[in-house]
Amino acid sequence: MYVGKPVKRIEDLNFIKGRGNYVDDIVLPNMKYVVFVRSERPHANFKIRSSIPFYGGDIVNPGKDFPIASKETTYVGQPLGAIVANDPYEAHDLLEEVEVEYEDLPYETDPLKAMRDEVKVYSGLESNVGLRKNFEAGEPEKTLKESPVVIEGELKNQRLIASPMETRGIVAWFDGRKLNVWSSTQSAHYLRRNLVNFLGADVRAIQPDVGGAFGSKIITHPEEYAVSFLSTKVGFPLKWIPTRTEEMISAGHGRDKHLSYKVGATREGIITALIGEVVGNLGAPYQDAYDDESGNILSTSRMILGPYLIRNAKVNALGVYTNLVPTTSYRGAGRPEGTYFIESIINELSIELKIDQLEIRKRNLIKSTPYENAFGVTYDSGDYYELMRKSEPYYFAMKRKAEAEGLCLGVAMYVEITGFGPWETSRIYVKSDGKIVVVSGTGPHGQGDGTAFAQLAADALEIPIEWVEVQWGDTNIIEDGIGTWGSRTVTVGGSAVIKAAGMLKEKLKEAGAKSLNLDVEDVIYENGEVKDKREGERKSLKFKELAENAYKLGISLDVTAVYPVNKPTSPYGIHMALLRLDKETGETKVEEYLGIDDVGNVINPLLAEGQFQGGVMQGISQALYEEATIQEGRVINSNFGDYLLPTAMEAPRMKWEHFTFGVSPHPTGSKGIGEAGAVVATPVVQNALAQCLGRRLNAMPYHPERLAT
Ligand code: MCN
Ligand code: MO
Repeated sequence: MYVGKPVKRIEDLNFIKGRGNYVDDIVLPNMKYVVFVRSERPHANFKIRSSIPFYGGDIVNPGKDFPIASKETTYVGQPLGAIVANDPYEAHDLLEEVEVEYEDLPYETDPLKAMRDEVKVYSGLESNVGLRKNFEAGEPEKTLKESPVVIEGELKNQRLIASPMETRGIVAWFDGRKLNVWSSTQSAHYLRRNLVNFLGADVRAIQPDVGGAFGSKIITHPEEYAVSFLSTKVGFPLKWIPTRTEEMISAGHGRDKHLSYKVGATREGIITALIGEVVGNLGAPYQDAYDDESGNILSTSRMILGPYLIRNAKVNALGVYTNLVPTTSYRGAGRPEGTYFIESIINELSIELKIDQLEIRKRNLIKSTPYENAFGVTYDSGDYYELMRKSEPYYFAMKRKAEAEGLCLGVAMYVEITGFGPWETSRIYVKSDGKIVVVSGTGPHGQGDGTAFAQLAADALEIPIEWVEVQWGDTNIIEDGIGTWGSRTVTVGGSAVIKAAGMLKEKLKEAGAKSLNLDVEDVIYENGEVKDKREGERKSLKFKELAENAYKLGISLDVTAVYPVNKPTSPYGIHMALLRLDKETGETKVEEYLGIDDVGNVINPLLAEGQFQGGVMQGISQALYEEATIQEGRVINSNFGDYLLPTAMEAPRMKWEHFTFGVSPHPTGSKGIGEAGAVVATPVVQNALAQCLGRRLNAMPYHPERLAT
């Protein structure tokens, strides 16, 4: 059995040897380079004057302002058109040849103001409010009025910039019949669908190695449409790779949500009612981003109830367009904001009512699973109380340490949604030499799911893992697929692998039975061999023989499974941290971090713990360091000197404990962990600071100057 063991990542050897193959490593004969002219104004009508060939919106998508703007720009960084050159350096030099004449229009980057519709952020909109949905359950107004304790306030979950090591990038080559694109994407098939719809051409999409994404490479970006379109016109391959600054102002940003709330409670800290308004900053209107981010705003709103028994609740969810780059999914995609909101609120109650942080959570915790929260989200399985009980000894030890050493202790819980559908695919085929290829319709890009798929396939087929090769990321090797996001890959993609392995076993049995002159009912499959039920080892065929015979017998050992997903699944956990705060200078350092999670079955603890660490570090970073700083409509810290990403120096000692009190309803039994750390670590850190300072905090990140006294 390989599942459950810390199998080392099969992906890594290639990278360690420097043999990774990223988009920018792809070089095709006669390839030329694209660079985009980008808007320098948040909102303006514009005209282009160019002494060289310029491909604007009128050419790429005539009559529309999207994906490439043609007359009205709505954010700084928006691509206004492309130029083509022999090399990237020439391309950037040629930018000088293009002049953009702006006629400035009023702009608004603050959604709370934009929602008043005094300034229209794009002339094509009837209202800046692009999304409006209300969630209501029980009697929130009445219960709030009757509550002995009422707290109200505002919380801001700031705008972040996903910062994967590799920027986006695309190579596109139209070979006369078919468009071939290599893109740094989270899904080859999703990209293909969008390009086929846009171009009406046959498309092969390939996801080469991808140096991270964190959600920023889900949607099809304007540049991908434009480069693909141009390549069908020019007759030679095109490559586009943005600079880091371009990436930071034009790839989707994350989060940027605001909550105003009133919460009622008893004197014992039991939440009686929650009324809130969530305002999400959609940024500029761009359909692909809207499709993604509007869902995230709804996720925030529905998950604001957390793992707590809140039955009287009302949340108005609003998505507001502004003159900023569109927001899209960023690690956690709406769930971190919901978790941040409720965990900040419960922490405020803990401070206000002087009730211990763990105790107040315990008093509000849901009693059993499956549980449907007041807004209709099902928390499928697990034992929240039991997990809390397991965490108590750790908590009290950390509390003693905090008191003894003058450290700040913070706690937060989370429940989230992972394993989204609608379906996923896996193909397994056996070559005549016995080599087994597992193909997935997902698109891992750093998580290590390839290793997990090999573990799952090897177990299901009862064979050594070394026989399995895992592939993904090419629309030519599997008919369709969804992709990697929403911590769905191992659970949903892995379940498709298990299903395909089951189908393959049937084929192997058929081949074995025929070779042994037996009926399929008379053979069994065991340890990669097909055996006569009665005679066992004496009448059996080994895997390699089976493969060889199958081809001779005219049986194909090539199966594709589609695994439909009916329901997502809910991982949950409790995290805590010890933070050192210098109250005079405002300097902070997270010293120790502990996560206790229930993510159902853990397929590979090494991979899962890696995800825990990476996610937690991103969450800590949101609380203490990162923010897209906007001034006069532009991001003023669009480089790694000014946008503060954490380094290893900022990383605390981390410990991960996991328990399985409930599995997911999928064959893998797993729940996602790819985002959990980023969902919960942010409030853990803020709560530690707030507990130490004894006051409410509501505006991250906590740079020293914001905390210094
Ligand atoms: N795993 C496991 N057992 C579980 C759950 C997960 O062993 N019960 C392992 C899996 O085998 C896989 C990893 O943990 O190796 C993550 O699996 P999963 O939770 O299914 O998440 P996904 O593979 O779908 O990853 C997506 C998730 C998301 S949505 C973002 S955003 C994110 C993240 O992964 N972006 C990342 N982690 C990232 N890690 C890297 N290196 N780069 C990114 O861009
Ligand atoms: Mo994601």
